[in-house]
Amino acid sequence: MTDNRKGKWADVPAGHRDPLSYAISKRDQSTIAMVEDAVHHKQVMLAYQPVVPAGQSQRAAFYEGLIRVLDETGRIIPAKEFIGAIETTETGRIVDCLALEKGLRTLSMHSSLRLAINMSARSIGYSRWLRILKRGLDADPTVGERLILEITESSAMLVPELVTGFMGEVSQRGVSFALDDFGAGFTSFRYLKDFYFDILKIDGQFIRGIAQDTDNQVLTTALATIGRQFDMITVAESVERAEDAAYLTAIGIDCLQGYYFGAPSVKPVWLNAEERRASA
Ligand code: G
Ligand code: MN
Repeated sequence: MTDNRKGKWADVPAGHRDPLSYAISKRDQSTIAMVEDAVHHKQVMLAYQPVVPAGQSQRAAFYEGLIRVLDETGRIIPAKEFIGAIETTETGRIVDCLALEKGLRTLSMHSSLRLAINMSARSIGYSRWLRILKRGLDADPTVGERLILEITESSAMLVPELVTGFMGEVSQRGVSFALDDFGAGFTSFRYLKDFYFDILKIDGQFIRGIAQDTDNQVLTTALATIGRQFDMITVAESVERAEDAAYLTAIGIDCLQGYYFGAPSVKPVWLNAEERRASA
């Protein structure tokens, strides 16, 4: 019988000796290295996706700014491809800093824009991130009421007391908060009473194909009922088809976001020509 610990696996660290987990950890390592390199060279940009009022899709209620990094070949890599690998690392915090910095700059340049920026609850304790936020709010008094901070449900529930304290303070500057990917994480419902979320974003897994999917109909209706009870505006994520949009509008979801209304774009029409060139 051959012993895998000798021969071709001899140089593989303990814990990574089965081929699949070894391949995954290798891929994570190269993802982390690519993102670290991009962040170091500030090769990041925001892509903007509209969130529209249900039934009035010709105008956006607000936009979500989604961080993208450029790899060494200039390809744009969306956050969902790397955020899992870096979320708990310092690079994750720096990505949040760059997203916030870019979002605040865009808000100060476009005085009628409302913009949502993603953050991890882990960034609340990161002093550079807090400094960027305070500086942005102080520099332009109109920015606070146009900024929405989106916190994923899974990270908010890690440190609920920290999140509640932070929200109480920052909401006094006019900033709104959205609970992101609701339904995907592990909400202890009791915290909804303490949090100050203004917006509830229902996770896309419950939205896709909803017009034909009775399970998703029941789940989304239940999640939206929770949102309404706590005075939150409800947003359906990942709306991809006209019939899903019509169904969500009929059950009273407030706002819709997804490819059906517009994919995230690094060159939205309202960015002026100069900014569009800079992000090219
Ligand atoms: O976690 P959060 O909701 O912030 O992530 C949004 C992600 O979902 C972005 O990466 C965005 O590109 C992606 N996205 C946006 N609209 C759609 C959609 O209609 N369908 C799918 N599958 N993904 C979407
Ligand atoms: Mn989001």
